[in-house]
Parts: sequence; C-alpha cells; structure tokens
Amino acid sequence: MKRRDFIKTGAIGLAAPSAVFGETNIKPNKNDPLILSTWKHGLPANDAAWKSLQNGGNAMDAAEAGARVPEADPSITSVGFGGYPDEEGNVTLDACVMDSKGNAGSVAFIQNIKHPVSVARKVMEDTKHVMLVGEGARQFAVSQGFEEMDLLTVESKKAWEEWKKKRREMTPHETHDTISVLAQDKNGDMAGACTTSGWAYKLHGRVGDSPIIGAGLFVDNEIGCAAATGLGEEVIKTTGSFLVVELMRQGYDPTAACEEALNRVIKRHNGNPDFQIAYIAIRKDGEIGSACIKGSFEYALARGGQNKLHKIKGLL
Ligand code: SD4
Repeated sequence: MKRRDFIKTGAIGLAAPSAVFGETNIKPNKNDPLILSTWKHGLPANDAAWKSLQNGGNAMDAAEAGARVPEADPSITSVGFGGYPDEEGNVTLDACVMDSKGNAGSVAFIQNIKHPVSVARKVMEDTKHVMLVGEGARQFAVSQGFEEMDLLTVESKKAWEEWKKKRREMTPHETHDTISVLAQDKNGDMAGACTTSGWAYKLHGRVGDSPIIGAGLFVDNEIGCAAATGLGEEVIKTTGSFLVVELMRQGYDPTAACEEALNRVIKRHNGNPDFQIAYIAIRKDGEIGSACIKGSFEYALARGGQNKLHKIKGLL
C-alpha cells in the first residue's frame, strides 16, 4: 500500500479514534477554526487553544495559550518547566511565535523563565526586534514582569544525573518532543507558536530550530503555515517550515509539501537518515498535512468540536 493510500484509509495503533483521515479530507469551511499541534501533549494544548478562540481570542492568542500548557507541565520533559537540561544541568529554552501579519518574536537559550512562548510574543509586540537570546532574553522577561524560577525538577535532575554516568549521546526524538501549535481562527487568519527545551543534554549554549523563524515555524497568512519537531540542526539547514509553506505556494498539498521538505533531508543523508523530523502544516483553505521521516509521529487536531490524536507512518 502506498503511503498516500495508507493516510486515506486510516492510521495505525491509535488510542484515539482514527476518524482523522476522514476529517482531513473534508473540504473545510473557510470559517471553521482549527488547531493543529505536535505530539500527544498537543491534545491538552489544543484544548486550551480552543478555549482561547471561544473566548474571542485570535489565532495568535490561541497558539500561545496552547503552547503554554506543556510549558507549565513538569511531567513533559521536552518543554518548559521540567524540561531535560543541557549537559551541565541547565534548563535552557527556545521558543518563537509568528502572527497572521507576518510579525515574529523569538527567544533562544533563555533560562529560569517558565513561559518562553509568552516572552517571544512580548518581543514581537513590545520591541523593535525579532529575537533575544540568553541573559538578555531573561532580563527582558523579568522587566516585563515574568517571574523567575528554577525549571529543573527533581525528576529531570535525576534523569540528568543518570545520563552523566554514561554520557551517551541522545538524539532529539529519543528524549523530547517539541510542541508546535498552529492555529486558524474564524476569520481564516493563521498564527503559530513553537516551544522546547531542545536536545536533552545538549552542549551548553546550543540552540535548535524551534526559535528560528522559517526553521521551526513559519506563517504566511496568504498561503499557510508550518512547524517542525525533531532534529533541529537538520531543520535549520533546510529552512524547513519556510520550505513547506513555499511548496504549498507552488501548489503542493500540505502533506506533499511536508514530504518534499523531508525528502530533501533524506537525500542529503543518502536516503538513510538516522534521526527523526516531522512537519505539520495548514493551508489557507483549512486543509492540513503532516509527514515524518521514520517510525511514526502523532499530531493533535482540533476542529469541528473534536480534538483527536492522529498517528502517521514515516516516509522510510
Ligand atoms: C530541537 N526541534 O531543539 C527541537 C527538538 C524537537 O522533538 O523537536 N524534538 O532541535
């Protein structure tokens, strides 16, 4: 069975009902809002994003509200509070946002602040800049009233101490799952947010794709939006999310655009990359798409009063 057929007929091993592939093929009404997020923690993120839309929020409000949920949840060791630290035991966070007007804000390598996604939004809305990093980003956050806190939980510290005994190199898909939230509101406007603690036990100072506009996230309100999860270094080298949106501009449907962006990575690695990347995308007309390199990937889709997890199979 070709992968396309597989997608049309259903998903594998879903805990949640697999109606999604029916849903993705519905010609969505232009006025149907939708939220599309990465991984299982996309479900509670979508709930919060949906609530924000119901309370009159726009796509940017919804995406931010969604991303804040895993940031605050210490049991999610890939994002925000409780995220796995770098090799020196510091939790360093990356996040960005982009709105329907093409505005963008980002923070990278920020420490001791629980909600980097909201700091990124502040950078976008209250400064002339797009990106703040490290100590400067933290100082800016504090100046804006964000509270400082220790983000290393007892559990994450324990995991890091265990890791230190062997110092085995981890790959991102092994240790963490970035949350990316894409939203389209009732006006058809789109926005996105992306937030992560990055590659577990990374070198101190490492920044991934997630805070980099065009890599971890890109929104073009005329065409569509896309976001990434997985090995950030490879997403950056292929300007992944921008590429997915540009491919949609050229006429690729959202899933085909995600696949083509991944095929370029696969080609660079002689057809056999040993890492994972997944993309999610929304086209302006509400059609969604997703693809991953290998294994499987789950995304959460909230639309038409339903919020469900969907699993897709990798290209390889
Ligand atoms: C990074 N892209 O820092 C992130 C990691 C990730 O699922 O998405 N993991 O490279």
